[in-house]
Amino acid sequence: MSTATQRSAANAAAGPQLSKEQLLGIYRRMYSIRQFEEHANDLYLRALMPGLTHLYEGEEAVAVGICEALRPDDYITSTHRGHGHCLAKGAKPDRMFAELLGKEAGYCRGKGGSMHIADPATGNLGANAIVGGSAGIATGAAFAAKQLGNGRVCVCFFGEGALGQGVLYEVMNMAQLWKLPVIYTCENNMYNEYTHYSETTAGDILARSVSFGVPSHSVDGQDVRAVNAKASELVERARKGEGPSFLMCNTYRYRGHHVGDVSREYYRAKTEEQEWMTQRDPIIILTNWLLAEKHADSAQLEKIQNEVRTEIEAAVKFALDAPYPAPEELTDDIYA
Ligand SMILES: Cc1ncc(C[n+]2csc(CCOP(=O)(O)OP(=O)(O)O)c2C)c(N)n1
Repeated sequence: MSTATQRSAANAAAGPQLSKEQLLGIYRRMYSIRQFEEHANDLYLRALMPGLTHLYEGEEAVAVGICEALRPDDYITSTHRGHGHCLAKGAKPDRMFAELLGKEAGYCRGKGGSMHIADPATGNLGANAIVGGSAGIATGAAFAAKQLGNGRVCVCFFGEGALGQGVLYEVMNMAQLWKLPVIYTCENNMYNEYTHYSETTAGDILARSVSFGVPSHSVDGQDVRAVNAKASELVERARKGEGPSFLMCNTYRYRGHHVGDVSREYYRAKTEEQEWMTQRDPIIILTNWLLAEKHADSAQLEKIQNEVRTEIEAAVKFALDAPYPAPEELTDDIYA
């Protein structure tokens, strides 16, 4: 095994000491993402949401563990499955739901929808419907940060489906040559579009980035503390000018590829889904640890859950009640 390749799961205990406040904040954000996605699915099922959306349930520990390691002014780039990244970096659920429903109060004035939410105020350079499409944007942002000397880093989120896109390797080559502060974060939920990744991905995934000399790691993406520990280490080295890294987070999406993908047993067994939901759920794993280590008791966690549910329900109502953009704005902000 190459010295640049470290396959062992990050030892969460070796990571930064998270304060009780941080741990409860992490719990709150993971639970918010879960609630947000359940309501997004409900809006789709009630035919209140135009188009469709790709839900992030099951993968919450990845976005939250990584964004907890970032400064507010650090950048992220996201994917077609981007709600979790957006919320974890600090976006507001009411403006996100408004965007999903095509309303003017949305992050893109209702013209982007789920797959194009960007929020520059929180460093979110945007979701991207093109698989692998954000790799160039993330690397460009890291290049700018290096040139400006502002100490920012950029996390480039992508699914393992993007490993087949050539752009990823072009930019990884440049990032390593120029020692850019970018962390290529592969969310390996094992499925591309209706397809197990073993049918699309040859060889050893980590060996690909290692061949550029980029330090490459694999982590249990269901354990938010492990994700945060490894991400903190990689963010720190990027900030110090030591260059890019590659982090593969092993995870699972609970729902179909998108909200309409309900009959999926032809490519994924229900028993497998049940196993992840019951044995490997990131919120249950964190809850059990918080309780066992006495960082929180059930009443505290229940209070957080109630507060989150109230916030998300209010956000849905805000979006449903919000006006659509005026018809004369149809071609405003269109650049193509
Ligand atoms: C360049 C490109 N090719 C194909 C598609 C159609 N497409 C949308 S999502 C997807 C699969 C993505 O899988 P993965 O990257 O593993 O992300 P996941 O959906 O599992 O989160 C495909 C093929 C696309 N959007 N862009």
